[in-house]
Amino acid sequence: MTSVGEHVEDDRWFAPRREDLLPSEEPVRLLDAQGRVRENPRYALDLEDDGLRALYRFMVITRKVDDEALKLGRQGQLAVYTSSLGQEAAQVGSAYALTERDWIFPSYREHGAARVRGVDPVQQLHHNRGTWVCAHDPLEYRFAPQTVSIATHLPHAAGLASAARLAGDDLVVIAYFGDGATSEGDAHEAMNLASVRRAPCVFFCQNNGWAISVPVRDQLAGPSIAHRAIGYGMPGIRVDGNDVLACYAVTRWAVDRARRGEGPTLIEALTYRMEAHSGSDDPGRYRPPGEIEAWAELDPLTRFRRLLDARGLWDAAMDGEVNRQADALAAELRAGIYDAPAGDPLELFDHVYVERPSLLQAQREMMRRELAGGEA
Ligand SMILES: Cc1ncc(C[n+]2csc(CCOP(=O)(O)OP(=O)(O)O)c2C)c(N)n1
Repeated sequence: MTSVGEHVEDDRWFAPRREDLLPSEEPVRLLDAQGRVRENPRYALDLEDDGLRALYRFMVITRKVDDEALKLGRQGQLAVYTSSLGQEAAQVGSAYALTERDWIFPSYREHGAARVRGVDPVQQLHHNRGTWVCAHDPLEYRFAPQTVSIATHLPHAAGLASAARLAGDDLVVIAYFGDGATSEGDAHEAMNLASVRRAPCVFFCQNNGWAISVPVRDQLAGPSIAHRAIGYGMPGIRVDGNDVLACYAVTRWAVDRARRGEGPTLIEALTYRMEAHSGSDDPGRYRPPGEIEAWAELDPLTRFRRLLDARGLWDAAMDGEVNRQADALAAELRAGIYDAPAGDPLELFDHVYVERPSLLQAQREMMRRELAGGEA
């Protein structure tokens, strides 16, 4: 007779050691507040000087372009905009750990990851203007459409990663989501599927403290989001999300592991959303006093800049050059978005099916008549 628990010894089951799955007590941190590096033997830091400069450059550009987008939002040029201010290290560090063949599945806040991947910000912001749901070519950039419906892109990410494994392709997928998204059924389904199939998928959660006005303590009763990973049989790692080096090194560890066929990892990056959730949110109604000031002290760019300064890796000329580059991109964004023509609503019916079914065709015809001012 089989005794209780015996099945877990069955070698069809991948049974990793518990201690390899649990997050450490303290979040992984490689850069202290003074900008000094303290290496961690588990998460190798393989960046040369040029790599360090690139991380900083991407963070500065992300912040500048984000600031321009916030202004466009305030001027009524965007239907909605969700800022990445304060989350640059989490996004840039993690995205920098990927190769160009790896896929990114973003939510709606991953502007830093988009800058690293080279997605045109004008195309990206047409999503926010409401011109098109997705103006950039996801296949060209391997950057999936930005997803507003919380966590629905996570099963897509797990699915693409599973398919790649079956096809023998060594690409890796990273999926970005917030702390609030972890309460959605889709997040559970995606993590479970990915782990059971040992799919090369990195689940990168930016715990920025809030899901609009709901604090993270209302999302889970367990010790942390990363602790959930053990339930799926994948490693869970907590990382300082305002430390670009730690975010890079931890993601690199997870990406390498995924590429070796060892399955998914859940990373919880502890960071903070410095702006409102979106243009239609007033954080003054729910943020406790002093919270934003405390996080401002941990600004990811200031901290990393201390390291570059201490190593003599950054000077005024570089500062000028990167700011010019960022200003040029911001100006391109303004020129491409300000008063841009609205999209054609009839496009709603395109690209849904290869051959449009008769019901959809009838709906399209109804809308066409309505737009033309005729009877529906
Ligand atoms: C399925 C679904 N439910 C609710 C919403 C409304 N909504 C938009 S953003 C958001 C909060 C998400 O918070 P989090 O996942 O922590 O990400 P963050 O915005 O903080 O980056 C909610 C509830 C939605 N977009 N989709």
